[in-house]
Amino acid sequence: MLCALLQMRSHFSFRFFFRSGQNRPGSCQQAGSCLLTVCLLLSGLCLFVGAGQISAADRPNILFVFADDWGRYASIYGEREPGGLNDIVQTPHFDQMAREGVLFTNAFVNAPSCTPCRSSLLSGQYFWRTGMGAILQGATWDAKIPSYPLMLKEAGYHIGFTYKVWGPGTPPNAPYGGKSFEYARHGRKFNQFSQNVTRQKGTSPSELNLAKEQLYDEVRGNFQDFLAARPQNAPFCYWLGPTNTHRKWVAGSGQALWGIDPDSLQGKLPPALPDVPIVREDVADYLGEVQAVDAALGVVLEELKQTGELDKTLIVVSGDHGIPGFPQGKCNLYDLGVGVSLAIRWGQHVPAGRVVTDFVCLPDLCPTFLEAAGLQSPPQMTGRSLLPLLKSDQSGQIDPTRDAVIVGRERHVADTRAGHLPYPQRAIRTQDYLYIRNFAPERWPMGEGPGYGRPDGPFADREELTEVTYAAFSDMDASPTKAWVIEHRDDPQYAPYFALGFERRPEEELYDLRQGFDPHANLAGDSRYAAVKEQLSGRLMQVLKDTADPRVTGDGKTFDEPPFSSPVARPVPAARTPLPKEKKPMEKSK
Ligand SMILES: [Ca+2]
Repeated sequence: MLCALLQMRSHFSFRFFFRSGQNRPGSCQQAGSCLLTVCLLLSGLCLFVGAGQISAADRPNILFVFADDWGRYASIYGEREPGGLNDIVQTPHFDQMAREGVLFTNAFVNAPSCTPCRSSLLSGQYFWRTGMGAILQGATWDAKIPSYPLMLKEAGYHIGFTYKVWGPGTPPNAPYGGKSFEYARHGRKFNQFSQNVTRQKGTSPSELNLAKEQLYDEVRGNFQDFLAARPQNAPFCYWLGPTNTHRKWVAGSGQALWGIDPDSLQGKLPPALPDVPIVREDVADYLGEVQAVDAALGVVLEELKQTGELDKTLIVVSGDHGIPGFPQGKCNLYDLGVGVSLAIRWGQHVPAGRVVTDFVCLPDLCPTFLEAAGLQSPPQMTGRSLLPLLKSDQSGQIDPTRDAVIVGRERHVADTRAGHLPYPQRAIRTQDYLYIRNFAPERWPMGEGPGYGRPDGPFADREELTEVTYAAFSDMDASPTKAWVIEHRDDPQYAPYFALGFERRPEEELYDLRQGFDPHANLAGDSRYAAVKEQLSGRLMQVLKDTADPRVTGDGKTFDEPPFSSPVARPVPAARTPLPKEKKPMEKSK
């Protein structure tokens, strides 16, 4: 049956559908809708081609460390581009891993929102091709969509995960097989790192270290359980998905737990963030959580060393989008929202010490994992394997067709706009330019608030804006920074930051990145850039059409209608646990 289907596939004219390399930004492939239907019929078939290429014994283990809301923050990036937050953050394990493998400087998520990002990564397809996986609140997983963990499982891999894989959505973590593949016997306290360490840390440095070590032990214990359950000689596929970099975290914890002085960030903040003490402290706390993720990475790397598996393991480390609760971060198509860290190491298979500038979109990881395991990607996967880049001995730009990525966004929080509508955007990012198309500029990009799409009236007070995402503009997570920017919206000095975060945006945005990103310099209406804009817009729309994006096919309204715009009950907030500090942490809202 499988052979017959394979033969049948070879008789179709799939050549342009597969790996054409033409006009292919980052991870795009051409796809006609009729061929798409045929391909979907073939989906679910695990096309194992390994027999002639990779023997079972040579198949690598796969370790994927994927931190929630971790943008491009690692000290090794600061060595290349000093002057920003990466001057301050310390990530020795990520840095070492990158030096022993490849560091990617132009890695981007496909969507800056947990669920759609993860839908795209696990399926190897653009998020708009994953059905109800394309949105956050209200997401459901379609079991007919192939995902790499389940394909690897079918091929004999021992699969498992700890913490977050795919969600929020139903069924939880479905593309990874759900609960039965979870290893969390030692707990899930790492996900509230600053809260748990603050509670336990006592007053001395040794007590602080002990409190941290308890959480590292949890990471180690869960991973050891996974390894212990491994059948003899089976390669493994493990996903470590810490969520501590997702809000909420303890105010002041960057300084208290990691010694990150908020004032050291002065002059280093991204241009869309006001450089004031409360924002610097908020960012310092986030960087502390990044350092905790790096420590967890150190734990699993050490475990691989101890078990002799380090060089037999393809190790990938990244994050699901940018910094949360800040203007232009998470839920935005600017680099602050879609740019992420990415380092890959695989023993002798990947020549070490390289920095690669090719544009990579995270759905590319799925076909990378499959190819490394000797499996062929199903044809509907739009991602492109990174193995040619990884196995190369070159640095810089290796593949000239990888000169752009396509990113986008539909619905995040369900009821932040009238009609439960999304904020539809797509963008193309090249080395020199960022072009954004806002399909519904009459809507509010972070959702509505009093006087901004909703009846005029007072905003909630500072505490509520800091704690409760739903208080206003709920596509931006509640945070001290969000509350401060809203409070200062009428202050002439700081009003531009409010505008960058929350005001309506024009249908088109174009930024010239050659002299650095200036968030106030939208050049879409500048006649000197008309040709550039036309070229980028044409290229973007062509990819969307070729990959059957519902936003540009049919009447273009699919994502504005049910079930994509159906109401969703708000998640129940976790109970607050008192802390031995004046400043309380904030619960996770989603
Ligand atoms: Ca996330």
